[in-house]
Amino acid sequence: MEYKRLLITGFDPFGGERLNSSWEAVCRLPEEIAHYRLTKLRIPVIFGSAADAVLCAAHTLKPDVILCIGQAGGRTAVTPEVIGINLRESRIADNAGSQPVNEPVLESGPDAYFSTVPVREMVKEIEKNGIPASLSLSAGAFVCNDLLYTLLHHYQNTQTLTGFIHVPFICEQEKENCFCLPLADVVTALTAAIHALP
Ligand code: PCA
Repeated sequence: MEYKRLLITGFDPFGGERLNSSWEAVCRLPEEIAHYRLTKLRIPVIFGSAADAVLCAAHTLKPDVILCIGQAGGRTAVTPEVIGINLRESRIADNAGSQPVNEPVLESGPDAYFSTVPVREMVKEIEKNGIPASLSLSAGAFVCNDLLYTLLHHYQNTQTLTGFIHVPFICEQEKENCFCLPLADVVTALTAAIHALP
């Protein structure tokens, strides 16, 4: 069988956390899902550096699809992101101590790009597994959005599909009074989302 190539990424912990649910789930995915062979990459929660790491890996791998996963603590569903915006606006410092406010991701770039992966089909596939999922119309303006916007800019008008999925906390993070999903459910949700890829 001819496999397509999927570059899938998860983030380091940030904001004083011990774990990041995105990487915990990504690193537990199998090597092959549907007709995709996966290459997994753990990336830093640093403005600019996150995208640099992904672009560098993608330069060698030449993936058909790049799917980045990030943690959105407080969300109550697995949420494929529809859009990346040209804004850096952070409430907390990134892992290199930078906290930009009202800065563009890309000087004189367009305001926004739409994700090029089938986000609605992903939501349906995830829900088929009994896991809560919904579209998100904002990836925020921290490092996750920075990464999504940069990749969509880089791969516009190419064959490389690019998308981003935010996932809730996992119960293993033991957050009090916060929605969480079992780690196994996040792994299942990401597997289902990959099944929605062309
Ligand atoms: N979530 C952050 C950055 C890293 C992560 O996992 C975000 O939503 O921007």
